Order: sequence, then C-alpha cells, then structure tokens
Amino acid sequence: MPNQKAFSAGSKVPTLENGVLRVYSMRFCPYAQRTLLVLAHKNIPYEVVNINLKSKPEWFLQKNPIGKVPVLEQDDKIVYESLICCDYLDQVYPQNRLTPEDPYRQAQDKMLIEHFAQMMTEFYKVRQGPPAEIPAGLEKFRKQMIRFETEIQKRGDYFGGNKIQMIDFMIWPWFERIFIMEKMLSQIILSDESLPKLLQWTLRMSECLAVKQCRRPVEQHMEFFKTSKMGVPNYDVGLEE
Ligand SMILES: N[C@@H](CCC(=O)N[C@@H](CS)C(=O)NCC(=O)O)C(=O)O
Repeated sequence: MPNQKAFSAGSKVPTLENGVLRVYSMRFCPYAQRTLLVLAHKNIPYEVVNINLKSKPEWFLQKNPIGKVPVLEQDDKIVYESLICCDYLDQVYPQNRLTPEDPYRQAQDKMLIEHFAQMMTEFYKVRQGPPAEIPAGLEKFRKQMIRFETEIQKRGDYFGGNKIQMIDFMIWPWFERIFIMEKMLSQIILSDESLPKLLQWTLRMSECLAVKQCRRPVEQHMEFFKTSKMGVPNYDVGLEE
C-alpha cells in the first residue's frame, strides 16, 4: 500500500477493514513522513492510502475538511494534523515512548518545533524571492541554525537527549530534504564549523531504522520536485508501469 498510486477526485473510497489503522498520505509530504516515522519507530501495523492533492477525492475532504495529509483513520476515529497525529499515536501505542515525561521539556520541544517551522517558512520565501536577496537570506538561515546547534549541545546526541524522541522525528523530514534538494542550505550545514553537533545528529539520524524505512530515493524526490515546480506534481513518481 505505501506504493499505491494516489487516489483522485471521482475515485471510490477504498474499504477500510475493522480495526485496521490507515494513514492518508502523499509519498513526498514531509508532514506525512512525520507520522510514518512514528509508526515505523513503534512498529505499528498500518496501511497507506495516497492522495492526489491537486485533485482531491470528495471522500477525502469529508474525512479532513482542512484537506491536508496526513490523516489517520481507524474504525470510527479520524485524526488529522501531523503533530496531533503523532501525539495521538504516542499515547495510544505506548511502546518506544517518544514524548518526554517532563511537561516543561514537552513545552520546550514544541517551541523548538515552532522555531524550526518559522525558519523553514522564511527560507522558502527567500528562495522564491529575488535572487539578489538570497545571500542575506542564507546568512539569516545560518544564524538561525545556530539556535539548533546550541540546543543540541545542551541536550546530547539527539534533540531528545541520549535517545531519539518526538522532536527529532518532527524536524527530520526537512533535514532529509535539505540534503537532497537544497544544495545551498546543505553546504551551510556541511561546511559551517559552528554546527558540528548538528552535523553529527544528521549522520546519526540517517542510520536510524525508522528513518531508513521511510526514506524515498533521491531521484524520486528530484523528479517530484521538478514536476511540482512545473505545476503538475507527479504523485506517482517511480510507480509507473
Ligand atoms: N499543518 C499540517 C500541514 C500538512 C500539509 O501541508 N500537507 C500538505 C502536503 S505536504 C498538503 O496536504 N497539502 C494539500 C493542501 O494544502 O491542499 C500538518 O502538520 O499536518
């Protein structure tokens, strides 16, 4: 199922068997990848239904009126928004718990996720803006990255401390894409001597089993990116007969 072609408008909703946990996803979505990482880390059985986000099935919009993936569905329960999905899974499936016990630490992790989201949003704005503004934008990005370096220096091998926690999985999908698609950004991380722990973290994360299981081949990412930029995203890259 993870490699099933995306369902589009006009399609029939695939039958959901009793008790089966389903994830509505898109094969290149970093938010959906968050959920898939948590599922893999916890070894939770699930099935995937991929959605064509340019031509969404009517039944998908009924399940999530916001219209975004990921969405979880099991029997009569529906959960959407990636952070909410991941928290939900961590509570319902307590094995390999990913959320720290300490409420203050939980709050700190959530704030760090917000900082990360803001940094990436700003970066994408710079990338789409006038080329002359790119150098200043990249310098700003480098300075913001130092926040993450300082944080991981305090915390340990992972943002979660001495083991992977939710915070690591929540920011990882973008790091994966930085190395694949954002040459300018990856150069900053690879060459900046003020980010040593962050670089070690990216290497450590690359070795994590869940990360390996949820990774897509670079060529597929590149092709998806290319077709998206042209305004005709090919959600089924690599699945063509
Ligand atoms: N805040 C949402 C963002 C999810 C999101 O933006 N997903 C994208 C795909 S990567 C999507 O479904 N886009 C469809 C749309 O915006 O119509 C989350 O955390 O789950």
